[in-house]
Amino acid sequence: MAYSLGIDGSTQSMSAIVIDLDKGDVVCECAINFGERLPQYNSPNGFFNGESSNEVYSDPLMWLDAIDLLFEELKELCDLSKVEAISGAGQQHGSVYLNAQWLKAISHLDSEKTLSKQIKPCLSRPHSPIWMDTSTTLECQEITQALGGNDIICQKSGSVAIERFTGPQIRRFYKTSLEAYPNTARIHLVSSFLCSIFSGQDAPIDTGDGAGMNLMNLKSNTWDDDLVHATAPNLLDKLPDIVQGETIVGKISDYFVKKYGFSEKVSVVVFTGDNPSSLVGTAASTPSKTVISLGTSDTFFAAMPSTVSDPNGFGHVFGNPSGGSMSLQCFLNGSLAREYVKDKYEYSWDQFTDALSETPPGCNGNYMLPFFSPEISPLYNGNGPVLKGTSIFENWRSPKLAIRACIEGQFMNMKVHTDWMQMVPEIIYVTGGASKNTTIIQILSDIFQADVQRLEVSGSVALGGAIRAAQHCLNHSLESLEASFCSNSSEVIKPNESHKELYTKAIEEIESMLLVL
Ligand code: ADP
Ligand code: XUL
Repeated sequence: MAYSLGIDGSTQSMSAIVIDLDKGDVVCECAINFGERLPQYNSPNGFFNGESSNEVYSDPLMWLDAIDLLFEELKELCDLSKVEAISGAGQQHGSVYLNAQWLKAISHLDSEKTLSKQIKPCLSRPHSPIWMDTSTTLECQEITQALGGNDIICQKSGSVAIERFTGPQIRRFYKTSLEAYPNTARIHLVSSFLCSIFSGQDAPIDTGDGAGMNLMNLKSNTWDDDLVHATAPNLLDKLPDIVQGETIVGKISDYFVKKYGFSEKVSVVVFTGDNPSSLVGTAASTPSKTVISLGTSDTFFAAMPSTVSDPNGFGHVFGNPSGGSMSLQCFLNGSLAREYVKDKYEYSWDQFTDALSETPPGCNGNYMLPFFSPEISPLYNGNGPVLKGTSIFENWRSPKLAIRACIEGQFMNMKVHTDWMQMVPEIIYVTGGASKNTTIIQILSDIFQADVQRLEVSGSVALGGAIRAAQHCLNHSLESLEASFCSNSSEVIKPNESHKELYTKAIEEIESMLLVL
């Protein structure tokens, strides 16, 4: 009986799924929420702010402690000796900075000690900037200028220089940490850092996640000399190799064999970014399907039949782990914006959902751009959400209006900012934490005027890892894995056509609010 294991190192939790390849079913799923289980890291949602609110960091030691907690639990839930292959994913763009000790430490992990204790001395920068960090506007401008403009960077890397992307983040570190930067021997993405831990070696970066750095040339799938040069000195030596998504990195680290009962024969496939992994886990890695993930960030993505780029520069082209490219638009104000409104009125999710149902579509002409923290689609660094409507609404005195306007505003902004992909989806597949909320999904369906279907497994990122591991290590076909594990819930949420006109007008309102941001 062969099992495959998928890992998801996301913003708010570290999770795993184990699938049984013979029976075609899920053996178990398990998640460690950082805020709840590791409160000592003072990161209730998995991150904390630096000196300014646009600096956002996570502690990589927190991720490592979460891995140990995860496997303590997982070994009670299933027989880990049956696992034959592992892969996984990490939140994109975040980076981990390691000194020269790393290369030795990673291949000598001692199962008697914790991971965090052994890796702590290897960090040349204690904290990792993550995808929510928007502090690098200046560095983006510098890199753009050095390259000769947005068009060139976009052509080379698939995106214009973007604040949260790893290249601009590295440049800021180089400029502000003159001692720590030269002391850094290796800079990993979250995905390649996690892959290194599981494989007990300094792992490469895959093309899917590598494309989110403003450093990789999308055509050659190698580090781009001009981009690397414009980012920081001696950077090439500090970057891991880039490989294709099907690459087997090696066998599992002895640490996991001795401590958690894995077989030493387990192979590890290169990890990727959470969105490329979700593309596989939602069975959307061949063109034709559109996926919306409602996790910490809301993302809208699809495998690309042909490469188009966003003329506004907010969208991205990443590598598709199954070959070719994927388009992606990311909205920073996703679940945490929904939670902000919920918590403002001290509501439970049930009360939030009731308020949504009790308020009519169009929200009686009240509109919100729900940007509670700096937004990236579009770029917005203002003072919180923009409201337009009645004074009761604008003064936050109506929970019902605020809740409905927040959800409608999120999806109308999403519609406006994904038109560049030229996808007119007849059906949208949804995944991520908020996708279980049918009332939210109905509004999505009405605004996009498309059928919406939920996936049965809510953790499509970890599932993508388990599928990729089985495909590349154990020779299972992608089609058979998708057929066994990526079924959709039988429920199809249909758009209410009578709301089409109302939302067309509402979108025009939202567009006019966006214009004056
Ligand atoms: P990530 O993988 O990015 O860490 P998840 O996809 O696990 O995030 O989603 C977690 C989010 O799901 C929580 O932050 C929460 O806001 C949201 N969520 C959980 N339950 C509900 C619900 N019933 N309705 C709407 N959102 C929900
Ligand atoms: C994508 C992005 C986020 C992170 C975290 O560009 O920034 O979706 O991958 O989920």
